[in-house]
Amino acid sequence: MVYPRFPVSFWSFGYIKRIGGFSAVMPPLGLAILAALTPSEFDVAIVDENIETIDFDTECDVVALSAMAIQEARLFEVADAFRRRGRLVCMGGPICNVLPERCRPHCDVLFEGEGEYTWKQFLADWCQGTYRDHYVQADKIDMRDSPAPRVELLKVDQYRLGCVQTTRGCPFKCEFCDIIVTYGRKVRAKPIAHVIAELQQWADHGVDFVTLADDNLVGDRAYCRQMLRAVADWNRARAVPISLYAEMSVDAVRDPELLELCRQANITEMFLGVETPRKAGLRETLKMQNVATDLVSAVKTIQSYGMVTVAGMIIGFDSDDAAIFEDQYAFLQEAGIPIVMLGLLQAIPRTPLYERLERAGRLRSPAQGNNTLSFTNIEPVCMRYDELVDGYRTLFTRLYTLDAIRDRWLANVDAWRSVPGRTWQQKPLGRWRPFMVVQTLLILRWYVARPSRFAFFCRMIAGTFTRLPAAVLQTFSYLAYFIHLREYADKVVAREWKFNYALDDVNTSANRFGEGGAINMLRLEAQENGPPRDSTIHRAEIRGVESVHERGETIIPRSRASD
Ligand code: B12
Ligand code: SF4
Repeated sequence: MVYPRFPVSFWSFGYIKRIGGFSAVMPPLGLAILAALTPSEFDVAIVDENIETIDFDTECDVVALSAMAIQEARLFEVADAFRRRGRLVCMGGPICNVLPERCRPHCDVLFEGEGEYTWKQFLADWCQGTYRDHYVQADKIDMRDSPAPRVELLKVDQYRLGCVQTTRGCPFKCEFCDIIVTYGRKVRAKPIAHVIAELQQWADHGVDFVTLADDNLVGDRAYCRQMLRAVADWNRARAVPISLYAEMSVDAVRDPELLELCRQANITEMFLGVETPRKAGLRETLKMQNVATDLVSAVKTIQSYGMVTVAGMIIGFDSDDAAIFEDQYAFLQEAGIPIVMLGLLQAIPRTPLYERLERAGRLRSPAQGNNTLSFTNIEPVCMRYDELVDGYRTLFTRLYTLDAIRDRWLANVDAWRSVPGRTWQQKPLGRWRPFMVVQTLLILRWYVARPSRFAFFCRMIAGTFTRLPAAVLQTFSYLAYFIHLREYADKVVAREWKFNYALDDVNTSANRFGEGGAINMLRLEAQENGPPRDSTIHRAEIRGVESVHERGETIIPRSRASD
């Protein structure tokens, strides 16, 4: 079972892997579950290309590939390489759930939807020699039939986080959302005993930070309360509680008991689907649960339960005009949300948004898998496309200037002051171990490299100390994350506008966006501008980019914005 390499993305934390001491953020949970579904007469191995190289000549009968759309380019390369060697290639996962027609030419057996039943069916068919080339899971599976992942097949110490999915599905109906297309609006929950057993499994493997990989933790509030109570009891009994990261809809703010349970379970970081501060945008996208909520005070209330808040924000709704950039910035700074995944609205095939825009003839090009780049496949209404993309890029980099990060982080720390009995156990840098000394030095090295960074560092530490001395370690750990986000803003979002713009009307599956993207950009520029003044440098640039991509890093060697 193979998980292809990711390009650098907002969530890849690609710029701080060395500092963090991990090779990838999270393991491929889908493959670890498929491994558990595979009968014992099969030998199974999981190869995650984000942490190891693939041996394409390995002896095997079946290759199972899983990927998100952002892995598309590499997924197809890997699939083609195995097929050239005569292997039977199966393909499934989020990309196949929304873009099956793009995947079809690159695999022998295509899977759509959840894999719990279809994978078992395929293996039985394969043993009989009667397998089909396409399996579709139309009805939703019963979560009792989703086994615990085979964690022992993963190189657990190479990941920053473990991963437990307690529910699938979400009751809401946001127009752009592909989750409800794949998993449905009825929330299906895993038995709580299974959730605890899976947490225990990760803890037994030494993992101290686990994602609850639900799209909306609070989709079924009654279940969520019970589950969190059980997790809190389990965590309290541990010498060192594990920390949890989760995602939920903002309407949870109306349920103080539930928020208190999040705190007791030791959820230390919460992703919130906020999207936009403008009611018009929320209404238009059918995110009605946010319309009736005062979003700034909701965020502050959630923070007061001791959580670092992360927000998903979107630019590019039909009602967004040029003032949206300032509105978003003002909102995010006021709410004090330190980590902002700011994306351009994209229409993902099979979503209601896609269908609406297709009918209206407003799709400019195929969708692509990274939602935090200056690219969208939608023709905007209240702005020109280039205004939208340029404004997005400017806002993103503005949000990740050091001053803006500092203000948001300290506002979040401010909100923690009201947390009683907070244990501050979360250690985003990882387990206490000798390597932490190296990590600390690496973080310091980045910050002392420039006076502006050093000033930021001192203000973050001093600001935390004056607000809540117990949170200084927490701040120090997040200083590592901010290196990645700062670098991503500076080196990817700020730089790739021209490439994305050129990409805009070409087929993204032909135009390798992932690792090849940067190379293509240089080639495109070369075609547009004629031969570069110093072609030796230009070729070296291309070679340089190729070689960093081979190492799984990126990016375009250009002048840097000043910090
Ligand atoms: C946890 C998570 C992450 C983690 C990492 C996960 C990882 N393994 O690397 C983090 C936070 C790092 C992350 C990052 C990103 N993520 Co994410 N993530 C999730 C989340 C919430 C849970 C993933 C999970 O574990 N699911 C549980 C497993 C069991 O589900 P599964 O993998 O889909 O597998 C099932 C089926 O798909 C199928 N299946 C899967 N593979 C195969 C293979 C075969 C052969 C078969 C038969 C079946 C099969 O069977 C499995 C069991 O039913 C999902 C949403 C979701 N509900 O899945 C989004 C999701 C996968 N992420 C998404 C996105 C867009 C991203 C980012 C690009 C965001 C960004 N801009 O940076 C990045 C890219 C990652 C990177 N490293 O660069 C999208 C992908 C959309 C798409 N269609 O491709 C999702 C679906 C959320 C969404 N709707 O927006 N993500
Ligand atoms: S709340 Fe989140 S998961 Fe639920 S439909 Fe909206 S975007 Fe999708």
